[in-house]
Amino acid sequence: MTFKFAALNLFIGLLLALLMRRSGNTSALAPALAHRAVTADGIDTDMYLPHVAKPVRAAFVVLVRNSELVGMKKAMRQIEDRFNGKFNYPYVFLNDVPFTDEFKAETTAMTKANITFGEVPQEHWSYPEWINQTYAGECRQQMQEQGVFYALSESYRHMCRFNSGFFFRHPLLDDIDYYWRIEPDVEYSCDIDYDPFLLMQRKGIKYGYTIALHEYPETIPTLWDTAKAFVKSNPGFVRHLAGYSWLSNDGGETYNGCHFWSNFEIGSLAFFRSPEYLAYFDYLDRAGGFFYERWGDAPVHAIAAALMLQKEEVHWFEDIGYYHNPWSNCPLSPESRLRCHCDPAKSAVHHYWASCTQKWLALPDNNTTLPAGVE
Ligand SMILES: Nc1nc2c(ncn2[C@@H]2O[C@H](COP(=O)(O)OP(=O)(O)OP(=O)(O)O)[C@@H](O)[C@H]2O)c(=O)[nH]1
Ligand SMILES: [Mg+2]
Repeated sequence: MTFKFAALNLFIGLLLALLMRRSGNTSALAPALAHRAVTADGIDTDMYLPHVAKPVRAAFVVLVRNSELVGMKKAMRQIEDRFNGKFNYPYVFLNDVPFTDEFKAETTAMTKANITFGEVPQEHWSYPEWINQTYAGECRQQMQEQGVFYALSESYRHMCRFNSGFFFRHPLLDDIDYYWRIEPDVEYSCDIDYDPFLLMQRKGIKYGYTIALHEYPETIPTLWDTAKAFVKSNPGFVRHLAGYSWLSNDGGETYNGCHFWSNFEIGSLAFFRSPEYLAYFDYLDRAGGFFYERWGDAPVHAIAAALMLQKEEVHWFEDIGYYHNPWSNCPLSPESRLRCHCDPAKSAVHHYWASCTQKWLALPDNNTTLPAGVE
């Protein structure tokens, strides 16, 4: 009897072990059989652990003032909750003055990701020697009388010039290929379950945006003519002829103000570091419009992107819910209602002033025709 029971027990034990092995349930076998966790992009999630080298050399790049700490924390909280808590891309903070210990401690506490703080070199935030500062002061007064936003601000002009021509040269970005620009007080209203940097790298996208608007013409009276003069002496700069029909409604004669709103940008640094872009920026900088007018980095970037990049190298992140006062981008699809808290009816894309997005999407894929009137 005892022997029979022992044999039966042994048999049942062997049967159970076999069944558990088939279902992958034995603890000794689990690691070998378990699937490794991957993201929606098919990347091993371990690659997104904090302080591990990421599949793309990329970072959030933030130019910000110490006084904007609270707004910065609000923006970071949303970036972290909606995206970066899973992806852990590093942050690079830049400032024209040293960051306070309070700023550093409180922003560092918002994320597990790596975070570095740098100062803008003085030569990237000051008047070049060819600028007549007395005349620049007179121009500011004149713009103030015209009611132009930030007409009197010198720091706003240094900020626009820095974002147009220098941010990508900062040593803290030396090991970075893609940047994602954020500003204090912006809002991110949708979960982002994939890696936008990886999308850009895999698809060869050089510039990503959420909202495309018309610029205030009073801030850029001579920008278009200056850009055209540059192109005339550097015709190889234009690789996307159809870009003219996005920038101009009269065959290139005048600029219609269309630009990608640069407070949100996900971009390739190689694009800005290219000899062509650097020559373009240098030409604009010598013309003085950053100080004698109030050229924004958004139209400066956009003119270059529209003319240098192919249609498909510029990507509308339609699926990224985003708000910077007073405009928002909010995806429409029923699927996005489950991961967003924004109102799609208020998305800028439905508004005339922001119709530059539709205009880009309507450009021909075929890059052969030059609109009438453009030389
Ligand atoms: N360190 C530093 N950052 C600045 C300065 N001026 C602007 N910035 C930053 O540059 C970015 C753009 O400046 P904003 O003042 O937001 O300009 P804007 O988006 O055109 O204007 P708003 O509609 O007022 O937001 C923001 O991230 C600011 O924090 C400055 O003088 N010093
Ligand atoms: Mg802003």
